[in-house]
Amino acid sequence: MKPKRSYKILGLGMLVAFLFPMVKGNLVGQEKEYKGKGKEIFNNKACIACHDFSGTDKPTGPSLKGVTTRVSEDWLKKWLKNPDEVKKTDKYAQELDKKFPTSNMVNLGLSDQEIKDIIDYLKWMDKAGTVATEFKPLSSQEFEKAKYIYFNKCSGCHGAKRWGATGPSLLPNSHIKQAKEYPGGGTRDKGTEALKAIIWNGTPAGMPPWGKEGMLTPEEVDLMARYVQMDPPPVPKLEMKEAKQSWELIVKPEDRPQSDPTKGRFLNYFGVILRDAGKVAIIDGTTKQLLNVVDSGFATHILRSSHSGRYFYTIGRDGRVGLIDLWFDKPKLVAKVRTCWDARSVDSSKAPGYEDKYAIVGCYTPNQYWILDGQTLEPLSLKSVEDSKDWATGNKLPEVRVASIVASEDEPFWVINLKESGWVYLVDYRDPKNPKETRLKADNFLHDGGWVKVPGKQEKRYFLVAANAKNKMCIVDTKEHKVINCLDVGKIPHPGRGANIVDPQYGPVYVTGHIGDEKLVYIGVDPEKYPQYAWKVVREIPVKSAGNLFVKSHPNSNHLWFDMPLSSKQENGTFVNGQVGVIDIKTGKILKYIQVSPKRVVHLEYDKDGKEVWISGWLDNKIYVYDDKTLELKKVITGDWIKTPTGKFNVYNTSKDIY
Ligand code: DHE
Repeated sequence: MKPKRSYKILGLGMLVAFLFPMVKGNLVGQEKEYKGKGKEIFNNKACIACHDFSGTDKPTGPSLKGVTTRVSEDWLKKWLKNPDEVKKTDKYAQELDKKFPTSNMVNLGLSDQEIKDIIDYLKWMDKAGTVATEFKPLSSQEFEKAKYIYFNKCSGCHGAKRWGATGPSLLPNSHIKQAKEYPGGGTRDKGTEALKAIIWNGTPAGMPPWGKEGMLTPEEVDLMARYVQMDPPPVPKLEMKEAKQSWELIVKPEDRPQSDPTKGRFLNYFGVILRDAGKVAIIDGTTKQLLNVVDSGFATHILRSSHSGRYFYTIGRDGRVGLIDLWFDKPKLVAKVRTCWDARSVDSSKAPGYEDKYAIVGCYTPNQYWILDGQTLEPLSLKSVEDSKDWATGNKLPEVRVASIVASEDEPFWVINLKESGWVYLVDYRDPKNPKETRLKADNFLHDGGWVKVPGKQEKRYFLVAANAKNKMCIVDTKEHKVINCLDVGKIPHPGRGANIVDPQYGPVYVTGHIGDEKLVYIGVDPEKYPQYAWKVVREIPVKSAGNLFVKSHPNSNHLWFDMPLSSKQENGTFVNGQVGVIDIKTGKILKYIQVSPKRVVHLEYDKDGKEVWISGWLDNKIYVYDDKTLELKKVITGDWIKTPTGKFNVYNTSKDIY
């Protein structure tokens, strides 16, 4: 069945609708409020994330104003049932795909009744015209509460100043002009009701279903929908004086064990982040016994090991750094300091002569990084990156956050990645109170990444980092101090630290997955032995989920594991949670999808010898241990101390950058 009108006529219709926005269709003979089930389904299935009824198309999808008059009911039914099928033959559907290339309509797994209800709602809306929602500003008390929630749950993706980054800008209308280089914005236009539906249900683009999964209450969802329609508050400074005041040396270095009582056993310990508890569990990877649960601060994000492996550095969304000493019988926190309001990255000095000596913390807010004493966490120096202008245009940016950091093992510098501005700095720490920066241009929205490891070579020379909102992976040559290239990969690459494996055809490759694309990508990384493949995408492996966050392998394994925490797509078009996938490195084929849990699972980590893979049951509070050879479940670690486990870090693998 063909649509009733062509797209051009549709455009004209929209113009008319745009010129007369206040004409409320005809509500004569129609209820003022929609009473059917269609609206709830429309919101719950996140249709509202991509479509509105304003009469103006958004980059995410066409406005649905007038949809029931421009296409037939039969066409709508088929479209909602199975868009991929319609797209095969129908020209109008193909035009839509071209017009909205970054957000094609997906199969929502709707029942016939749900489709009927949605069409009923669309018809009602076409009669009612646009019904504006009223905006209710927050009281100052509500504003403070919402600010706290935003900071903890939203600012990572949308930015502390709400200009957007991995997620769209959330600035109100008054800022739209300024924010024109940033997609999104215009929250006042979207209105409370649409924003509430998006926050509650999440979106296919990767926004989590905050309400539906119980991470925000209905009242909090309402609060946030109103908060993002107000001007963002200013970000206060956090400088040396405040950091020094917050610094606590709990156990002095001379009062700590002077030799390793575990006789090397600690190298197979795991640090497991208990995200919502603000704690880290230290588990003996050999016995699977819990050794201690250490307070680390709100929503701890990652752990990094010192060069020797003795110390874990923790960093959390509250910008607190912790130092855990694993040589105590019960590993304990020996120092802590607060250097940022919000942070994601920390690392230790690893160059010869500097092992375990210093640490670096990258802040999301304020836009700065710190060098700390590696044994005590005493703040030594602070450097702002606010002046880092856009690498391409030279324009000043509203926000420049420090994203991933890695430590060179060959020379005394850290590689730090500036998210918004797209610069990579090599920070030389020989004089830690006055670090020197070598600045390299890469691409905007630098996020996570890892070292390239070529078997048989000690050297860690190349570092790959995702320019995630640019859909690229950038290759940094830390020896020659240059960015070789930024390669197109898939939509929103998310390597975590990535995985280094040897492909039978292409030699050593580095692997990344994607948040927005259903594929893993292999990049050739050995310019000496395989120059024809170096710094090229050599293999793409289709996987059944966009929404992969982490990949992991180990030099002793033939497997590459990947998670799918943002749910995986089944053959019938519906989505499930709790699965991971395993690839046979020798064939480049998927060996198996494993249903680990009925609920969301995240992040994978090998034990020291590469024989086990640990997976976090984020929402069922369990840690699943799989045998890497048989792919069978070996053990489930449980206990009332496990709360929202996320990242897991094996001491040996983390200190040696094995992934
Ligand atoms: Fe992460 C790594 C930022 C959401 C778990 N995360 C990183 C890194 C950055 C980052 C910059 C790299 C650090 C490094 O190597 O120095 N993460 C962000 C965000 O900005 C984002 C998108 C939103 C936010 O508000 O934080 C985000 N991250 C998440 C999650 O939702 C995860 C799954 C759970 C959580 O803690 O909230 C999560 N991120 C992790 C983990 C790593 C990580 C486990 C380390 C992976 C590794 O193997 O090293």
